[in-house]
Amino acid sequence: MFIDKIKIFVKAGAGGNGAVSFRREKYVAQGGPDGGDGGNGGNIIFKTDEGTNTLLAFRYKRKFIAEPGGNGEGAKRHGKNGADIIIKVPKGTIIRNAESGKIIKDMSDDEPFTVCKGGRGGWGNKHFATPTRQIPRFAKNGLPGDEKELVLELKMIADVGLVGLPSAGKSSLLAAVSQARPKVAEYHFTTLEPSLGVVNTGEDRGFVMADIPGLIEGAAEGAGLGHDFLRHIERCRLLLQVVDISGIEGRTASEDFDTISQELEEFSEELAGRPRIIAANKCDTILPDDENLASLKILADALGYKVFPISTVTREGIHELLCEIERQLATLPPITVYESETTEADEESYEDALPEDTEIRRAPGGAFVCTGKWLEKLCGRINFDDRESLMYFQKSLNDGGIIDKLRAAGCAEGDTVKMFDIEFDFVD
Ligand SMILES: Nc1nc2c(ncn2[C@@H]2O[C@H](COP(=O)(O)OP(=O)(O)OP(=O)(O)O)[C@@H](O)[C@H]2O)c(=O)[nH]1
Ligand SMILES: [Mg+2]
Repeated sequence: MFIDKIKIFVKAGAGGNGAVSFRREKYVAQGGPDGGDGGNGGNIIFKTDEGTNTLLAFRYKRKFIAEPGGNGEGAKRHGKNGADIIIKVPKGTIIRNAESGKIIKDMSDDEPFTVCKGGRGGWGNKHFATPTRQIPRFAKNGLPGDEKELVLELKMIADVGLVGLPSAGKSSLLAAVSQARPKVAEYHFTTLEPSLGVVNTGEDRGFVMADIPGLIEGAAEGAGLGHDFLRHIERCRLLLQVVDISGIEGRTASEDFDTISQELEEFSEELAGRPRIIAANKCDTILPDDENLASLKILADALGYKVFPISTVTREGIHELLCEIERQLATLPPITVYESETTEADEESYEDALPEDTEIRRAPGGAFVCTGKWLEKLCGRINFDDRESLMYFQKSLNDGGIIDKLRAAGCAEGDTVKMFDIEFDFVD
């Protein structure tokens, strides 16, 4: 079974919590804070795998959840980082956000890609000792890990894509020009899954050819095997349309040519407009003055396509065809790589969080407790040891209207404010 599109769920690990702890040593009466930080949660990382050509493995496993970070401990011990999960996909897999349908990443090179970052570990109280706060009794919790639903879609990477009706001889041609051994048989729809072959045309020269199932009239409406598999030739720089010239199926070559053009058009105008060469196959079965071939040539000529009579049996015309493919490829742009359609901000799971959503309530002891996702994210990013970072924190609270909100709630100079596990005195 061939699977080239599938939905999966991924979740990065949460960060571990920071520890609240104080040094206790034999002769040290009162030690300073020594609570260690939480470890970071494991990431979800995609990597390409040369060995596979299908997303079949995802049929059995569709949920990937990375390990959380360990909690910090006393004696400044850092929590263990959660292990990353590495998901291997065939080269040419496109990762989309299932909700928006937007492309997050085209896995067509060998670079690993982190799709969900693990949550940062929270800081232990060792970070929070200041001249005025010698005994910090707080630490920060780890941030949650990102989670997403993704659609993985395989679009094979090839220079040349074969298209044609069933039994036109597409697989026979791939077998004739490469080491690939796709199944060849008389009956229609022999090929059920796409395959690739490398065509060597000389030392260090060559190109990749993709063979896909046959297309029939009405494929866009689901006839035959439908037309979704055309996605595997969408990146191709050149289409090689294989037409059966023998007349054995009781149709003319021109009719067959039109049928395929029409179906390509219905799938994507862009694909239909891709440079194209026509291979008039099975020419071992006809006479040189064959009318069927002559009218196909006239039709193709008018559209600017070259026709090469070939036979995969006698190998007639194959060399000339490969030379022309190579010549045209040299003038064409490289294989399409799809740009990401999302920004990092789009992909934040805390995306919709706004400062306006911050809520303030009074704790029994009188402290003003602020909660909200936006604030949680902000707090997670601040390094309280660093002056600039602190200034950024203050500015963000101001700009986000949190300070005004606190005032409106009755907070005055000297009152205690709590934001997640951070606590400070309000200074107006
Ligand atoms: N006489 C002759 N027969 C050929 C030639 N090329 C292919 N055939 C025959 O045509 C039939 C179909 O060939 P395939 O290569 O399986 O055709 P296909 O286009 O891949 O077909 P699907 O996978 O079903 O879409 C087989 O019986 C081949 O032996 C040729 O050049 N001459
Ligand atoms: Mg085939």
